[in-house]
Order: sequence, then C-alpha cells, then structure tokens
Amino acid sequence: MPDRLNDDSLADLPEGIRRPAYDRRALKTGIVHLGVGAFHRAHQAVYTDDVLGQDPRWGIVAASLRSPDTYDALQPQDGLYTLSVRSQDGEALRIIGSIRRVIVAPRATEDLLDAMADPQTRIVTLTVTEKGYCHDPATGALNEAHPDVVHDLAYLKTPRSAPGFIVEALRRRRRAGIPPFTVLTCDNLPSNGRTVKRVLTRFAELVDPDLGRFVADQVSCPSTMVDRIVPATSDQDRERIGQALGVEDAWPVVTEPFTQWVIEDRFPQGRPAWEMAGAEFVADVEPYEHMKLRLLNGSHSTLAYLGYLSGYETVADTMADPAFVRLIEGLMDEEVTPTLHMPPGADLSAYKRALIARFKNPALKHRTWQIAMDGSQKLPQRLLGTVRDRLQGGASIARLSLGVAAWMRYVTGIDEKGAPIDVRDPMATRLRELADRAGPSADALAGALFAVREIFGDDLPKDPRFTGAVTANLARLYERGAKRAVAEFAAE
Ligand code: CS2
Repeated sequence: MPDRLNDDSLADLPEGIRRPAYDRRALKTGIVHLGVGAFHRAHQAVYTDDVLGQDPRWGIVAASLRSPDTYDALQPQDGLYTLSVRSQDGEALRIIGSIRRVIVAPRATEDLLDAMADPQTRIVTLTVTEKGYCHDPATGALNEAHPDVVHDLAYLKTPRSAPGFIVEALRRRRRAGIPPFTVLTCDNLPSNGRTVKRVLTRFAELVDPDLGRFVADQVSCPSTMVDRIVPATSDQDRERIGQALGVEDAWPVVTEPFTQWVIEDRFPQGRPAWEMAGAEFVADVEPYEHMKLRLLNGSHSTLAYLGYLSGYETVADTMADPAFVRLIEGLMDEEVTPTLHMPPGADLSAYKRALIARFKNPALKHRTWQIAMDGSQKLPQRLLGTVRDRLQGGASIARLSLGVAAWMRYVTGIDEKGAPIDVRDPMATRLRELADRAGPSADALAGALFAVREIFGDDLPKDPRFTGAVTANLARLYERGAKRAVAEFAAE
C-alpha cells in the first residue's frame, strides 16, 4: 500500500501538481458546509481554496448528514483531496486544502452544532441535493409531514435534517447573542435562496413563533446559481490519480474545465472575496438560474431518461448519437430559449454551444443513471416551469413533454428489455406502486402519475395540452422504444 495523501506527504508530490499555496495551520473556520459530496469539493471548496492565501479566515468544516464515507476517506488525509479537471486535452491535477475537518453528523451531532454556533462561523453553505430541504417540490413549502421534520421538531437538540441543524444552530446563536450566519444554498432549486428561507422560517416558527420572526427578519439567504459537471468518482479514477500522485488518495473528485458561480451579494457577516476566484456577484440571480436550470439541467434530465432507456451508459455516449444532439438543440432553441429573460451581457448562443460541447466531453463518464436519480425532486424546476411558461404563451411542448414521458417510462422500474431499473428517488416506492397498478398502458400510467400533486401541482394535470402531449409521447416510447422515438423525432 503506498503512502496516503496528507499534510506530511504534500511536499513530496511530483512537480506540476498544484497544491495549497498557504499555510494550512494558520487557517480559521469561517464556513460550515452541510453535504460534503463531490459537487461541493469540485466547486465551492475550490473557489475558497483560491482565496485562502489572501484571507485565512474562511477555512471550511464540512459535514456529511448521513454517510461516514467521505469522513473515512478524508480524515486520514487531513481533509486533503485531489481535484482532477478532465477534457479531451488531458487531465490537470490539483490538491485542495480548504476543508479543515470533516464531521459525520449522526455520529457527532453536538460537534457539528458547536461548529455552526461558533462566532467565527459566518456562513453555512449547503449542497444537500434537492431532497435535503424537506420541501414540497411543486410549491416549495416545508413538508411538515416529512419524517425528518417530524423527528427534528420532536428532538430539537439531535436533528437529522439540514433545516433541523440550521434552525437549532440559529436558536443557540440567538440565545448567546451571536449574530446569525448567512445561509448559502448551492443546490439546483428554483429561487434557491428564497426557497431555503421559506423552509427555515416555517421550521423555526414551528419551534417557537419568536424564533420564526427572528429567522424571517435577520437571516440572510442569498440565492446562487452553481454550475460544474461532477460525475461520481470511479475506481479507475482513484487508481489513475493515485499513480500520478505516487500516494493514495481515497476519494479524489473528477470534473470538467467549466465552472460558474453567480451569487447575490447579501452577507451581513462578511464573506470571502470569491470574485477573485471568478465568482460573479449580482443583485438578482433569477435570470442566471433560469438559464442554467432550464437549459443545462432540463437537457440533462431529458438525456438521462431517454439515454438510459436507449441503453446508453453515459451522457457522452448518448450525445455521440446525432439524433440526441438534434433533439437537445431543438429543446434548447425552440422550447426553452423563448421562456428566458437574458442575464445582462449573456451570449446565449455561445452558452448553448458550450453546453453541447460539455455534454459531449468524452473524458467525463457521467452516467445517465446518476442524473436520473431523484426525478420527482428535479422535474418541477428543470422541465415543468418551462412547460408552464410555454403553455401560457400557447406554444409547443413537443420535446419537453417527451422528457416528462421518458421519466414516466423510467420510474416504472422495468427497462425496454424487461430488466429491472434501480430507480433511486425518495418517492420511488409510491411511483412504482402506481406504475404496477397502471400496467403498460400509456393512458393509465400517465393518468396515475399526473395525480402526484407534489410533482405536477394542481394546474398541469388539468391542462389537456400537457396531459395529451405527455401521454402521446409515452405511447410512442412504449411502441417504438426510446432510441427509435428519438431518431424519428429528429427526422421530423
Ligand atoms: C445533474 C447535475 O445530476 C444531475 O441531476 O443534472 O448535477 C449537473 O451536472 C450540475 O447541475 C451541473 O452544474
């Protein structure tokens, strides 16, 4: 077994591998991060690593709310890990040092609350995925019947959920006269700052009406748009990167060259100068968010369901099929673009061209199955908001509805060859039951799934233009299979 990447082995890494240009021992903790997955480590942790040389106050304590995997990998490495940036031109490796410590919340609940309540902590960032907000995806309101919410309201001092941890930490700060931290969500939710604020305010109100008012009046929750494609790390990645380092890194992260972070500048307790690392600070994130969620993530989910059903393993494999490229270009140009309000100075044609190239990046093995996860939480902001805008203008939803139909076909849990699909979704069991009862009839299946209010709301199921288009596309998928359906679509 070769040595491990850590503070001691850092100096002996081969030349050409960039490493922290600051003294890690001099760092303080200014940020507590919840949800220390690959995305955080390839995005916010990198922007922060870039500015720690100028300002060592913003080191990160990062927590996993569930699994100990990241702790087990990074603790023996003093929090260090490799960032691999891959494209057709090759791979660049860099060691990131901004994470000072990893905490596994269920094992060290009090430690995490302590870190969050510490006066030095001025920002709590989050990447807990869409489902981590315990909200109703269709309305954005706190789901008060969510088992974690019910638990956390009963046991305030030992929370499980992100809202539970944040509200308890804010309660402790308030009691101790420490100003609240800024809550910075970095998940792909619609109006993510406003959504998290609403969820936290309601949660706090249920704890104590005064605390609810305090959160409403005093806690700043800027919205953000985050973008970087970060597929799950594979064993081949680990092996290749270990070889290049000459020491073992148990959990490197692999990503693309592109990165973007747009943030509303509302940080009453201060913030790192992330703009020095390329982040953009703006007054209103919404136009950027719509552009990104609808063009990138809407296309991604469409590619994931149709690509998976067509037998393609990765996004790049799917995009090697010209019919899919035409479908996605059509989706973006014809159906999404007319719904967007342009961010100032944006060049949309260049943005869309870059997206196609990013999806085609053959060096990234981004599995369609990975993106297909949690569709119930993703569909509303990725496809259905666009659908609503289109319907309001009386415009076509031919491709958007194909994406929704492919999701329906996918959550039946049986692929086109009759093999099981490992559907990962907080609603998977309910969706599967509905599908089993409906059987392989497009009408029955679509009808049963439209009734899932948390996804489709009260309006869409009543609109025959929507239900008709989705049902017709679902029938096509059953008759022809996804690959032929996409090929025919592209030929039209
Ligand atoms: C993807 C996103 O897994 C998914 O659902 O669509 O993680 C996507 O890669 C990022 O949002 C890109 O910024």
